[in-house]
Amino acid sequence: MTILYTSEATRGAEWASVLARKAPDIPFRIWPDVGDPDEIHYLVSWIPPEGIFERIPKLEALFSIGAGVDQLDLAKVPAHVPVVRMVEPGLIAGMVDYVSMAVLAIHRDLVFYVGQQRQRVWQSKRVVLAQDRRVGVLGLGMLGEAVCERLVSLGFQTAGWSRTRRDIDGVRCFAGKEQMDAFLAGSDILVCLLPLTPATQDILDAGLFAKLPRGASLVSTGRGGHLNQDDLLAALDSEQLSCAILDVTIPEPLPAEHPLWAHPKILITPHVASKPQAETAMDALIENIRRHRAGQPMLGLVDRMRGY
Ligand code: NDP
Ligand code: OXD
Repeated sequence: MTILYTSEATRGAEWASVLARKAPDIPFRIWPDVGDPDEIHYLVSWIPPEGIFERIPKLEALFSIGAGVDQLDLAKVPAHVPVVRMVEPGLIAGMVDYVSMAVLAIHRDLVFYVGQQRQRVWQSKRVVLAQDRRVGVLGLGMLGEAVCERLVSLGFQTAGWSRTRRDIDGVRCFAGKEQMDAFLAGSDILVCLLPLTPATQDILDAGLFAKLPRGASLVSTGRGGHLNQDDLLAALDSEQLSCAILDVTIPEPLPAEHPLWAHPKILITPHVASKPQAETAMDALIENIRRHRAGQPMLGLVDRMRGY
């Protein structure tokens, strides 16, 4: 039951040493050291190398390095190979921290004050309390639900939207297209934590921005493909939106000349909202291999039809 890892080398070395300590019986090879291809039963990848599936015919499961799987071309993954995404508490904790930081920064007008500081301007905005601020979270899965729970504990009026109905303590839950407008109308700060699928591609566009309260703000931390960047720039310039914090863009990295970089109402971070943490990620991988060998369902199994 050998694992083949094909992604960033530094992380590979770290994961190899953590796995060797936690499960010395599971061999872990780092691409391009495939060894005997017939021994590879598990592939851990972000984007699998071209032609890999033909080279390792005994493959039993493909594990994504991260929570998202939109980077995978699922059509190339043999139909009998289950695709599993990373479901682990370290990844969740990182996202909860990031979104809390971004929502608090917007809530306390940090984007505005950073701009003022650069111009040496001393001018205050009205202080609004968290209890009077409405935050809406698009996507109530592994990450969205945990983020909502933290926002509730920070005192924000919190709402969430998902495809199927969810029930989260203290959170107003909306579901489906028919409830989207009501959800958007009550979101002063909108957080996007959806997976990227054909149904969510470009969802953050001019039509959606127009349904938010005037002066609302955006935290985009799902995927760059959710956001129509030209529509965002237009919404900021018309003051329909006040500001945006973007962790994901198209393309990544964003080219130096791209207009998003210099916009005074935008803060950008380089796709760092969260990353799998070696200790907990290896626990998750070991547990899924144990489940797979025992014929039990793996955690984070991707529904190929849904695309997430
Ligand atoms: P999950 O699959 O656990 O949850 C996805 C949520 O989105 C679910 O609530 C789902 O609804 C909802 N959803 C999916 N499609 C639709 C739709 N068409 N309409 C309405 N709701 C929809 O994903 P995670 O929470 O684990 O991760 C979300 C995304 O975050 C990842 O796919 C990845 O792109 C991104 N990410 C970004 C990181 C970063 O560093 N920036 C780090 C990690 C992840 P339902 O509950 O009904 O299924
Ligand atoms: C992920 C990511 O999907 O890092 O895990 O974006």
